[in-house]
Amino acid sequence: MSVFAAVMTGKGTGAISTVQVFGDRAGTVVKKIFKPAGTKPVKFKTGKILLGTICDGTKTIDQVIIGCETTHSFAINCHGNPLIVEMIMQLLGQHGAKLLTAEQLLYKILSAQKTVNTIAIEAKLTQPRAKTIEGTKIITNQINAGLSKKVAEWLENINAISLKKITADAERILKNSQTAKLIIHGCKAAIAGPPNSGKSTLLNYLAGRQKAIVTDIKGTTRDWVSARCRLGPLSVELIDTAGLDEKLAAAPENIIEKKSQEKAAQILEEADLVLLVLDNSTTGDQLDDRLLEKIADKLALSEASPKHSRRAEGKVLTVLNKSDLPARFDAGKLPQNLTNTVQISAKFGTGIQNLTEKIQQLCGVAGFDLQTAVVFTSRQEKLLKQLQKAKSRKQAASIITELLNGQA
Ligand SMILES: Nc1nc2c(ncn2[C@@H]2O[C@H](COP(=O)(O)OP(=O)(O)O)[C@@H](O)[C@H]2O)c(=O)[nH]1
Ligand SMILES: [Mg+2]
Repeated sequence: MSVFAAVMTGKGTGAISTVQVFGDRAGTVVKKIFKPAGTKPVKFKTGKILLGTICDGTKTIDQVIIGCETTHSFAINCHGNPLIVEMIMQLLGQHGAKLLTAEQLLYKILSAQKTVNTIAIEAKLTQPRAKTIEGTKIITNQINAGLSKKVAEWLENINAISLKKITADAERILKNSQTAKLIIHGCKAAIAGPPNSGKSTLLNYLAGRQKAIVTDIKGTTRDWVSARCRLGPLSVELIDTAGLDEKLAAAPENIIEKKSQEKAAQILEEADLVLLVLDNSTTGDQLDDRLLEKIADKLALSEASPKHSRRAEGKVLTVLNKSDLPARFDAGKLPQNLTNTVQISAKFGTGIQNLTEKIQQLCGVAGFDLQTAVVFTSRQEKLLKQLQKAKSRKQAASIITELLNGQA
């Protein structure tokens, strides 16, 4: 015998908020606090919508509309003032409801449906957090196609299928999941490069508005500025770093510079993608060693780890900016790992289409099949990694079963 309640809508003020009450005693609890409009006694029937008020004894809290979704699941739609919502929640708590978060309640509702497997539950829980429509499609597709289909196929043929095939499948799924992750959760792109190369101009152009200050004075962007933009199916968080300038950072009295340089280095490390912006209209050595070193780390290309050299193409794109001016920069002098280049003029917006396409190619999202099997939670990822290393078919079968029916 239990009853649970959660606020299903966002936290702030809105026109309407929804409080969901669920559990075998839900009807009894709602009856205690709900006074129907009119004179007829309240009757909860699946599919019915009722108008009335929520009352604490003789005190009216709010006029509401209750949707009777099943005999033990009710959506109380009240006015969207967070204080009203809070009072309704407190009242439900006083009448014995256990107060949960929206996600916890959704999990309870979904797991009560015996026909729904864990992958489907996880899909419903993860979907609201997807950053793009394509991301939500990838997740939805895992319920009836994608991962669920693959799991069904494995289990159906478990006695005929070779362990090698299963582990190879797992490896491919994990690889595709890396790309899917970028589409579902968005990706971070650090805009790096020497002062005055046009980093802030590029961020402003891609963000479609003036976010960062642009001037001729070197070192204008001290702190970092970020903005979100859409590039095809990707939601990209662009981060304009202060640039990495060894000379500035070296000055011991310049504590602000030093801190902002440290922050820039950290952003670079954490980014999924680096856009290295260079000024195509100036000669000279724009690339200082510190920046190159950081980027080499990013590509795991340092000579100390030659085993990583296959990843030479990495996720760094060299953006040769100011293509509207006469070219003076010799791209032939770029280190081998930075030769994936694109020419643009951030000021005039030329070459941006090309830049967008190259970014999508680099992230592997160009032509990505949204139906393909991927994992989209850390639980699933952990199990797939175990499956990849499974030693026997029996062990593989138990991991696959866990993937389908384990605890979300
Ligand atoms: N001609 C030309 N000037 C540009 C272009 N992009 C940026 N600039 C100019 O270069 C200067 C430095 O740009 P800014 O974005 O502040 O560089 P940052 O220091 O790398 O952030 C400003 O005067 C910009 O107007 C471009 O594509 N063409
Ligand atoms: Mg700047």
